Amino acid sequence: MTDFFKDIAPLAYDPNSTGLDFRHYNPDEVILGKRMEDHLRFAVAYWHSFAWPGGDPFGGQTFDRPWFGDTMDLARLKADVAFDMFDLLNVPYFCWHDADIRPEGDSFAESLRNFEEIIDYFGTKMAGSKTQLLWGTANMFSHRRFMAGAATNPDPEIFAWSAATVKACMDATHNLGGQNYVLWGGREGYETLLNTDLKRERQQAGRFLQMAVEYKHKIGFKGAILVEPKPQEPSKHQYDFDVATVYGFLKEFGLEGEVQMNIEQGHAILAGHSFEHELALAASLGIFGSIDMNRNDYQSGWDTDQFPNNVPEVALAYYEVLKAGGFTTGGTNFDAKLRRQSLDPVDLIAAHAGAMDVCARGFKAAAAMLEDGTLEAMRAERYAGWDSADAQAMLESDLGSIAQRVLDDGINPQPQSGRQEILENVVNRFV
Ligand code: XLS
Ligand code: NI
Ligand code: NI
Repeated sequence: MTDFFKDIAPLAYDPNSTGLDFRHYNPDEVILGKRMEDHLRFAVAYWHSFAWPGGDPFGGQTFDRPWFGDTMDLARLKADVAFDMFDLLNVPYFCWHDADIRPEGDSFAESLRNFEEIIDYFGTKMAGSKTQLLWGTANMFSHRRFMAGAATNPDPEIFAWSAATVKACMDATHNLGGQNYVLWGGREGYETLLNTDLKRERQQAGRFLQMAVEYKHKIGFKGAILVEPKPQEPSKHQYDFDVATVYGFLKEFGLEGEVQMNIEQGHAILAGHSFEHELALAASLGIFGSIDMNRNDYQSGWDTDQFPNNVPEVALAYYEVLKAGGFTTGGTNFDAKLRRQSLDPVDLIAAHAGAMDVCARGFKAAAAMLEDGTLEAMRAERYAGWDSADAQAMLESDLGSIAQRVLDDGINPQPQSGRQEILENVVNRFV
């Protein structure tokens, strides 16, 4: 143990807690036949909690962490503190980008050596901890070399650098027994169409994703490859706009059976959708994988990556996750950061503990709504007409025959209530 979190005891489940302990998250409680921990599969995001300095567009670093700096010793100290926090929170998973965990070297080779050394160090830490790797990913958006994109860059040398980076990150994820590999293309898009060959860039992105899938099979990585959609920010427009757009892209490049979605709450909102919309759509397309749980400030219109604190919203999201059959390789990754005034070690713990409790409450509400069955029964009733043999036969028929039947049978449909308020009242019984 380092002394960073000194005075903070491991968090326990205590329904009467007025401190840091969980009031709702009880990992061992069985819900719908499974432990809560195995349903929710919480993960800590290394970048926000341990690498982010607290800057915003108007000011720089506010956090003063003892591991900030560019040496390998500090990278190991950062890992020590991270695993201390994983233990205190009793989280089963964490996630990283290469750039979060190792100092950048003067060459690709040096960065790779640094990275592999930390990955080995993670291996040792994971052997003595319950916390395992949910996913790894490559940061191909922070360094200035990526300012015009990674796979979609006009410069083929950046494409090559990106390919080498993803290979290294996939190797590391595989070696650590990671459950998924994520690709989020923050700079895979454009700032202005005036300098952009959109057709060429999309082709490059498609070929790049095919290469990642080919490499997964080559090394025998059994986890899932996940793409994380986002419509914009940092680019003005990003090619992986939302779930529907990515699905079209996967179809175009023959990858729909190979790649699933990592869906983030804040990204769904930026795309003009609700989180549950993106989850329901991915499930209906058979590409639901994992979630990045956070929230935006609805006034600011950008990706503020706050910890979730709205139980009714979270409940509707987990309702879709449960209807999709729950997580397999995926989980609930807190892609969320402290506010820049939250300077103290206890703020990091409180943020995660609160978020885990919000998720637990939302999840329990979602499970109760599903068990109660009213919502699904009312949905089934709404579509009951389609259960008849005539209705099903119509789908195999043609416009002419259907038109004839409308005339012959004197079909005269009567409008039916959609019952939205009644359904919302049902939800409110549980949240
Ligand atoms: C940024 C993304 C990023 C991905 C991983 O908005 O959410 O954090 O999850 O690269
Ligand atoms: Ni995000
Ligand atoms: Ni994310």
